Amino acid sequence: MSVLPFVSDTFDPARWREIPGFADLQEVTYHRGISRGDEDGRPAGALLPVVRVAIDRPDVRNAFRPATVDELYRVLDHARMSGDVAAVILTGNGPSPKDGGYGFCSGGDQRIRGRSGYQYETEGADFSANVDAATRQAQVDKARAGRLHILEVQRLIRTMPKVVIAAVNGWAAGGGHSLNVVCDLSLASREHARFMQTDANVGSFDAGYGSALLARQVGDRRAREIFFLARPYTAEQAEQWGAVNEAVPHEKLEETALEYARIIATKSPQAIRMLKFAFNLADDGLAGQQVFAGEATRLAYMTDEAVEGRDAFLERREPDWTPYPYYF
Ligand code: S0N
Repeated sequence: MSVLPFVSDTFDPARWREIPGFADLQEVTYHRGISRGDEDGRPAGALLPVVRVAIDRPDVRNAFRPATVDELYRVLDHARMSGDVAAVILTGNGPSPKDGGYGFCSGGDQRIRGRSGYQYETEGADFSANVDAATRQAQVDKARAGRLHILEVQRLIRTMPKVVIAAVNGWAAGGGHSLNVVCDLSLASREHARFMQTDANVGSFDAGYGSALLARQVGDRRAREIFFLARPYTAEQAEQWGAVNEAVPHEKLEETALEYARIIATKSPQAIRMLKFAFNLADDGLAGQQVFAGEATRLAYMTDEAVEGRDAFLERREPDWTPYPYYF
């Protein structure tokens, strides 16, 4: 078996393998869990029904730029469509080789934020600290208009029929704070996870899931405090306030996330996705109803009654509904 390159001090290479077809990733890493041999009857080396998705820009606390978001979307969508994956762990690689700092995600990369959103860089652009703002702007690809496509990732996390678990290994700031909010479950490194909603510091605002769902999780007053004051808070505070499920020792972060995922994978897949969509429904309005209803329709298609409707059409006859009661 090939030796995996170092990606994070929370990453146990014995627990993961690379996923074929994703060797070209530059901004994120994508791994599939493998069994130690004592897990739910799976032999050692067997695939676990869990994937690990991590932003891989530790030098900037895992800030995302458009290319990062494109890759995030691509791997999350692959996870969504993988029939043998029950749960996704979302985390950040690190610590930074430059200064040893930890980032889960520090939100949108402010160096490439333009007037209409986040912009793609041209090939070989230099965005290092030596480059001034005007030169940086001259290096963005004007043919590819800016947009806030992290919101598409948020919607994918929210609507995929699997549980997404944030493993917050370091700073969750700005749009990274919102990514934690939108995940179904969250674990935080007691030593290194730190939270700060900096949007208002930099003239940006997540007026969607990032604020509304936060208020659901921690209460309205606390959510307003977190956004209006933009003060940092710790893993322990996040746990007390309900912004994360558990604060755990740093070295146990991914092991605990895997344990959560493993337990989820012992449950009925249908029950888990119906529950996820049920939790979302009221807050997501008609879009939430549509996701829930899609599952309801899929289940209805499995009934004899629905089969009778289809067959009657194909056989050019009137459907016979008499075996199907109006009340159960
Ligand atoms: C995360 C913080 C608190 C970490 O502080 P620390 O540990 O002291 O490290 P630093 O020395 O500050 O950082 C290390 C290096 O990383 C660079 N860096 C960090 N964050 C970013 C970033 N977001 N963009 C670009 N670079 C970043 C530092 O510059 C430093 O580099 P060097 O070593 O070269 O100096 C601290 O870093 C911090 O506060 N970061 C900024 C957090 C922030 O304000 N993020 C942006 C907030 N806004 C969004 O994320 C918008 C999200 C979005 O897309 C959106 C979503 C929904 C609706 C609307 C929007 C919208 O855009 O409006």
